[in-house]
Amino acid sequence: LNNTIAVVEAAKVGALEHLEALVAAGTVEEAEALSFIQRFDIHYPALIDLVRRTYGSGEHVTSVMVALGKSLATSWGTRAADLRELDECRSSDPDWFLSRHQLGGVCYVDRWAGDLAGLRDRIPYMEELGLTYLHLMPAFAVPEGNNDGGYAVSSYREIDPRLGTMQELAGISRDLRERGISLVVDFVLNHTANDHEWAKAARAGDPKFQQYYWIYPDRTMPDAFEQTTREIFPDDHAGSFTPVAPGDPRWVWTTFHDFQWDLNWTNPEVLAAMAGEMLFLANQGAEVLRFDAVAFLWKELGTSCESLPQAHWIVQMLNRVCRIAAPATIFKSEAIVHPDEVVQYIHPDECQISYNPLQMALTWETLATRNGVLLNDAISERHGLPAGTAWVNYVRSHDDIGWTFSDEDASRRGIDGYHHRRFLNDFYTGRFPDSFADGVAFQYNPKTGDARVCGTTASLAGTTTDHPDDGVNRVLLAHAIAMSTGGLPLLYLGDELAQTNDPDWHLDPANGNDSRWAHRPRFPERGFRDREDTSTVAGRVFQGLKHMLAVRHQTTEFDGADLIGFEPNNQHLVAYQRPGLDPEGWPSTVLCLANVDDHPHRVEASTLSGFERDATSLLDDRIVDLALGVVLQPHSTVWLRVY
Ligand code: OTU
Repeated sequence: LNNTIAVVEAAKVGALEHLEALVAAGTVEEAEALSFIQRFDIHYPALIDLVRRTYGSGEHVTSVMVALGKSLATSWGTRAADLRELDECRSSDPDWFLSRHQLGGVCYVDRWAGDLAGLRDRIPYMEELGLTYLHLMPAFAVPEGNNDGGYAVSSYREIDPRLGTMQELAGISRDLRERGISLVVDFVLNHTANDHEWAKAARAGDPKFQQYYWIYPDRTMPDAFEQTTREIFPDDHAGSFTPVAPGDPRWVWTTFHDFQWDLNWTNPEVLAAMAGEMLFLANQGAEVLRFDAVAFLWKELGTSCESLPQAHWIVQMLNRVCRIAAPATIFKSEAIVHPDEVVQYIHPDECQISYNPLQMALTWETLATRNGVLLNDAISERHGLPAGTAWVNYVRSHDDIGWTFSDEDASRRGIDGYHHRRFLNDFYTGRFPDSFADGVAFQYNPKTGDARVCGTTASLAGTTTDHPDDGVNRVLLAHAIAMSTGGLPLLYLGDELAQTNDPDWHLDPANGNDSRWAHRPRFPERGFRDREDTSTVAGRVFQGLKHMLAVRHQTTEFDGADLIGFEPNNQHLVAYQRPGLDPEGWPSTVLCLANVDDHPHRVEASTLSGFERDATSLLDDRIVDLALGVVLQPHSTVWLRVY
């Protein structure tokens, strides 16, 4: 089996036999089977090309891939009819995630709703918010005690029994889908928990499963690799390796916690096995898979072991697998790295959507500095993406905020990256006089001076200070940016109710010293009850966001992701333009402005002289005369429809 055509044929024979059986049994229609074959013919050869580039064309590689090829038909054959319908529907609307009606929410099942049954009970609230995308933080079976908030997965096919069952999750995915809400789950593919059955077998010395991980008999190779790798969780352990078990001389690669064993993706069997786990999740109704820690998938001696070309090829191979066997499924990249690297994961053939960590971090940067320059640069120069892809724009996630801007971009504006990061860390963790933020430091590394920041949106934005309204307005401003730059905005559920930090986060021994738990509080019952009451902070944030979302729904220019920068000629303003069509179909632009300062600022008439005089201020539904200039109150947002 030396050429690609022969490999394709060998796999196809197996797939075809299975399809015939499915048609004969009446499980699938003949037309559906034909469309499977069409997809197979397009994508399987591309998959094999990538496999050969990554793994070579040895006999073992070929036999693993032929087996995987055949199993695609088996997996698709078990895909529920409603999901196969979704496959069709998405193929005629592949850019669905770019609609202005999309709104994401993310939550921990236990923290936000108790368990899966509780989550189902919260569907009406999701509808009240207008969610169309629900990301559940990993809810899989995990080890006892610390499990990194679910990111140590003991089994991809089982739900944590404290939360419910996989069958329940599949049912919820259907309920959500009927209401226009796509279920998003994590695909934690860089590592498994150290009690996953593969890890257990490897620890016991099973040669097949030892090859599933990066296990070495002594410190020689770990020492060599650690010359060039970065410490990600230095509070947990130094370096990138951990002993396989106490007293065991072997060392295993653990980029994150010592209980998270990195999978060895240089082994093609890992690719095939993980493709199977991925399709299983897709068939439970996960419409979007969040590719966790994707930058770390491939390791090579003498490199940083981050964002190597093969990391991309792996995701591209998995993308082809889904195109064939679960075509509605799309990938979201979680690469919280340098902006030049973040974009490399975003392509219709790789991850269709991606977190936008640069915009997130710089949103907080502008609030601290009261200066919009770095964010304006990033929005005008780094926002563009290939057709068929989109940013997921967020104000904060379940993780820390890392200052991932480019030092080159900063230095162009006379800003020293190193010192600026130190300032931002100090500002957000209470070490800077007069800061409005109530944040907590994360993973301070004395060796490098590096650190990141934790805190809920409301706590970081200053709602707990003597001037809560400035905080409320900063919360709204930050969300306004995420909602208007183009892409899918993602709300950390509870932040719409101005939830503040969990003061008791460190009391739970399972959380270790992981300060990210400070910003993962339980469902804010009080804020929820107060959400209609605008005499409360929760009510003002909630009503402000609801209003902004309602306006976003009406703002046709917000469809898609076209964006052009705008020079406001005032360093305290964030500004950009969204060209499109107005609701009557005429070419128009929405000029988005935000004042990040504590004083009012004006955009001068001369700056606006390129537009017609009459504009509509969308958020307060007012006609404005641009010849008078536009005044922005402190921490306010203005969306102007201009011609
Ligand atoms: C991800 O984040 C998850 O979002 C975290 O919650 C997990 O702890 C971690 O992986 C391990 O599964 O270091 O501080 O992109 O920044 O992948 C968060 C690089 C993390 C990392 C990111 C990682």
